Amino acid sequence: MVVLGAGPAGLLLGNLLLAAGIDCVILERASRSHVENRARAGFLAPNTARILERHGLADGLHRYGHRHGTCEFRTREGRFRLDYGLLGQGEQHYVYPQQNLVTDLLRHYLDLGGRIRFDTEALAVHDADGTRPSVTAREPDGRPTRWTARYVAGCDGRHGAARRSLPPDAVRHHHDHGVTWLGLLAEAPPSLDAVGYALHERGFAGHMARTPEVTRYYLQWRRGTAADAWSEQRVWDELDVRMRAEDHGPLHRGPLLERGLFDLTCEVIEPLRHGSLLLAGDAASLLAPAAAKGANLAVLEAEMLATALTDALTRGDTTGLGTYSDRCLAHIWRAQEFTGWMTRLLHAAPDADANGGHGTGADALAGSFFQAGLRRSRIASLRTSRIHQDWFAENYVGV
Ligand code: RFL
Repeated sequence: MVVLGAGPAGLLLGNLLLAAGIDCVILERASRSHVENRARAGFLAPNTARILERHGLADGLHRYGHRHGTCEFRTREGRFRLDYGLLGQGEQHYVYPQQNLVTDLLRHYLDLGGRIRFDTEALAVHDADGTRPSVTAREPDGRPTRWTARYVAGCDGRHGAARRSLPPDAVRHHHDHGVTWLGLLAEAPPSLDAVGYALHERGFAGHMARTPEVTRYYLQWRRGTAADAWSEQRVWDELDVRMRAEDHGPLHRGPLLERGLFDLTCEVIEPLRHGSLLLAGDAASLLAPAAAKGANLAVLEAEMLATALTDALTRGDTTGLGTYSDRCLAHIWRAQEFTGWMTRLLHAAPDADANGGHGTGADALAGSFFQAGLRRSRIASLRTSRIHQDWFAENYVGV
């Protein structure tokens, strides 16, 4: 087996294949330290924890992660909290930084004797329609290499070689929510004991705990504006305004360790299997980060793929591989649907976005008022309807 990418999908898959006695190599474009320090997700679903537990990979999560089950919505009408861990199926998230999960999975994989090539970029997948697919790659010293296997798993994300190697009949669904976030990592303790979603006329602001020392914040951002266009002082002042710190208490400020721009777009590749090439994780589908689903889907798909590949390679049973794509897509579309709902809940219409809006004319203005009205109504329903709250909780923690 050749696995492309050492993110959560590729590393979990590598671990499960090795545990089943299947020889595999992971090709990873980045260096080991880059992979182990790349801060992204933090909210892991209970199903992700169950998968890790099932395979003896949850030690770090249990030792250092903590449970989380509350979110707080702030609007001009006030604030309200949803203890989603007590609603729906009664399940909570784990807060555990993705880079820690990746470090755990990598250590475990190496302990099992797993092979991984860092600083090795896969360039293309060849002959996926046959039984001897291969991957061309560039070694750290620039030398080209070719890796041949029975199957290739494309876990190399949205811009990886697997996606570039898809046949012309692969369908790529793309949707742009029309919203951009400035994602921030602040060296500061969390400011509230809940995920904070602030809906403000000036645009969305979000607060998510990561560790006792580091907190993630988001600001809805005008697309096209550079991430460093504002000083740290201005960023914190704007977070204060949108999080309504004057009414609900100050934010703990600290140096901004990282700034990144994320267009809230989503993509789904259909199908996820093309002969001997199988996609998992962000390579298969990209979700806007509004509902914290991407890493959780990556873990779910990696386990499903590992089971199907193990059946195929150890018993010659390809039933699971045959249904892999459809089974994953059912989860992917459900996650996309909820993420789209969250995105519409959290943002003013794109035309009236951060920094004053750039819509023009009476129609645009009427449109944005209409969207704002719908948004207020969605929030009111979430605040008052137990059925709506149960639906939210079930989808928010589920994958
Ligand atoms: P990854 O983690 O991107 O790993 C892919 C790996 O492939 C390598 N690669 C290549 N290697 C070899 N050859 C090539 N040609 C290659 N091209 C790429 C890359 O270097 C990389 O190491 O994909 P994977 O494994 O599918 O995992 C997906 C998750 O990383 C992603 O969905 C999540 O981070 C999304 N996400 C969140 N998901 C959650 O479930 N909960 C969250 O709280 C959450 N928060 C987030 C997030 C994503 C964010 N960003 C980056 C938009 C917060 C943020 C800010």
